[in-house]
Amino acid sequence: MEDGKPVWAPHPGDGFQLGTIVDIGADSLTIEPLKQGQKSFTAQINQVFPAEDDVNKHVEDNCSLMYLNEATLLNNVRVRYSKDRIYTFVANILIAVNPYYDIPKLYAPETIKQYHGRSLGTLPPHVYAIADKAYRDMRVLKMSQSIIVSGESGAGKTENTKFVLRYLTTSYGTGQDIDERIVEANPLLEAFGNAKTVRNNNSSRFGKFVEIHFNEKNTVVGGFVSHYLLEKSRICQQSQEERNYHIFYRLCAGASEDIRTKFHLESPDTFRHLKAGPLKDPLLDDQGDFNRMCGAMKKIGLDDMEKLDLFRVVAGVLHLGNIDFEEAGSTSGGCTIKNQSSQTVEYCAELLGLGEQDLSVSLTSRVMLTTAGGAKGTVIKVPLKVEQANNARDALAKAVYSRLFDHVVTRVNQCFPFHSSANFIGVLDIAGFEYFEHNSFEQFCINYCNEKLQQFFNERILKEEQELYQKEGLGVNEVRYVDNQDCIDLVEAKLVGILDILDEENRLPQPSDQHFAETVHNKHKNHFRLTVPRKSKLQVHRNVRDDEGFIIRHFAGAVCYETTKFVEKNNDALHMSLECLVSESKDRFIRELFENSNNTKDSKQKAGKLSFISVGNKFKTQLNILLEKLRSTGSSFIRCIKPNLKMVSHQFEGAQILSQLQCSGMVSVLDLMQGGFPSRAPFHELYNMYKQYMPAKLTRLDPRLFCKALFKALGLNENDYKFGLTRVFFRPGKFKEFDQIMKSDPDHLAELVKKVNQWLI
Ligand code: AOV
Ligand code: MG
Repeated sequence: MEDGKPVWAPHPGDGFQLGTIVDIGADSLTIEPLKQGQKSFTAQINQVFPAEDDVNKHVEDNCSLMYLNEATLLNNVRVRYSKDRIYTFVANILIAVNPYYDIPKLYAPETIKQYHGRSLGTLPPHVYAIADKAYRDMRVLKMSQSIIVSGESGAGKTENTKFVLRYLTTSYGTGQDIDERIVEANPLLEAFGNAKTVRNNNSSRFGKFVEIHFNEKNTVVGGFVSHYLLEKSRICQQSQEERNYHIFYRLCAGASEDIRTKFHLESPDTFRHLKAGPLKDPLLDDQGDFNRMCGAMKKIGLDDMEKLDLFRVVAGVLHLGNIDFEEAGSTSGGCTIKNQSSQTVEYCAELLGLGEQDLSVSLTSRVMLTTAGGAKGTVIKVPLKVEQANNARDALAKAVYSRLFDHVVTRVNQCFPFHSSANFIGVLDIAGFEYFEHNSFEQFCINYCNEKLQQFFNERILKEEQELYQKEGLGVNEVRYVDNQDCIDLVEAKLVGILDILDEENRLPQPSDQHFAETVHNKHKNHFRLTVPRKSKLQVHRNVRDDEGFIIRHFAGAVCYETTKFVEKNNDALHMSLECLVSESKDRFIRELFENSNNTKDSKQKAGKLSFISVGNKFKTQLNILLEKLRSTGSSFIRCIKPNLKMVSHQFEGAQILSQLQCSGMVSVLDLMQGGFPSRAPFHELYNMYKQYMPAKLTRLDPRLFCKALFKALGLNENDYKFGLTRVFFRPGKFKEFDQIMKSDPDHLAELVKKVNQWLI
């Protein structure tokens, strides 16, 4: 960086601001802002970056900028966003900024056609370009592909995922039902798995991996959806300004008179599970959405019976939530159902196919097998206190609803079945790194997931890159690269990992969140990634003890987890009386929900001891299966960016966006690319790409010599490319330049051929 040249220096709101260096200290610089009337300030040297000569210029691929750094990336994305160009490439990684309004024609059918079969970089950056690349890679390499979409809540993951699915089914589908079904499954999944949150009016509260399967001829044959970690706490409790799952409000708003009567539906404010948050959102049209959802159900082939099954259970969960308890006057110390004259219990029992009496008993007492005095044990009934009964009620609601959601996914999968498939393209839409004021088990799981995905990203982009340079003997300096395996181990290692410690706690006769936190600290004294929260931090917010929590230093920053409720949230098992109750329901549909869960038998066997089904370890298993799958595919990455917290169009909050670019690993990618050779092409690929422009005499050369001849003849600057053992490496943007020369006018080409010939002689 030279004196007087424009630089990007830190700015609290915009991320960076333009300025010039007026003084250079030992490790800091004095910057004079370009904006008139602002005072000079100092900044650390490593936070000041050279700016492009023309800061209003923007490029489609960030790698073709002269200076590749986080400030120029942010500026490029900013300039493009202001011109409605929300997509930008960083080499093959796509950055997508949420425009928060419909940009005309951006996703129109004509646009879909344009991207068909066009290689990356030939058209403006677009999610369709990534989708088409995945498809072409699948076809050419005969290998399944995955597209990993990430970003924070509201960044546009789900919308972009839908665009990918629509693109692939429209362009490479059969033109039959199945294409539409893959797209129409979404409204159904979203009805049951999405909710309004403060960050997103249509927030997905589960992760999903959607596979589109193709046959030998590379035509769509079917699909498969895997889902991860539905947020269960939302069913019984929402924070202010947030809502429960869409389906509840939609059913109340849109159901026919007939259904309303049958399921005893009233307005949402009569239901405890709905009335805590806003009942209506001005931006959400519950009634219209209900009709659209019913349309989608029809399109994917759900008949009326199945639809009613779903609605009945939803209504049942609502009525279940309205059951209240009061202390029983007697000596038992237990409780009874409050307001027995209301028909709540009756309705709930009716809708879920349970005996009214059985339901009351199961909610207010708990059956236990004593192990004392012989192997068989005796059944005893323990009365529950009001609070315990409340918990039992909520546990039942959560279990019923989450099984219902599992069923919806299973049912969706049945509507695009396939017998055999050659390859698939999978799209992963899962929440990005989360860091809130209070972080609990949910954030712990999602951040663990993001550590794994980050490692995969690193592996694919950084590690492979570095290893490739070495293997090819390029003599490029090693790029610094922080592996996060230690953080992953901290969470998932056998026995000593946090997940196993938690399971161990769950199995204790009297598990406690506090003892769990203590064990974590004891097992990992002096672990680089783990620290004890500062006393003040947790206590300021709530009345918690300072040992009830831990801080993990994640790749994207340190997060303080409060371990309150970890033990409870880690257990998916219902207590035995409830499990028996629902698995013996008179309603076939309810029974099946619980039969399929394969937990029933297990927990019955364990009854009397402790029934425990680990949520954390189930997720770990699912995640490891997912990553194994991802590792066996070719991959593309889409990083979604939320432009502002207000969720409005045309507002670019630079500092927020910069932090998202950092969290998504984009900044470390830049570091690597700046020093490296981001574009590369194997000799044989170059040979195949350009042989048509060359006379036969030249094409008889072996691909490597062919390329060498070409490059020499072109007189390319040797700093711009390097010959490896198997391929040519280009400095950022140079491959495209080369391509342009090759494809330029015929006269030029004839000239070139002459030169190649000369060089060969
Ligand atoms: P998310 O999936 O990343 O959040 P969404 O994909 O649901 O975020 O996007 C949030 C909202 O932003 C959508 O409902 C749209 O209104 C708007 N939006 C996103 N992308 C576009 C686009 N390309 N064009 C127009 N509007 C868009 V979460 O699921 O909360 O992590 O859990
Ligand atoms: Mg989403």
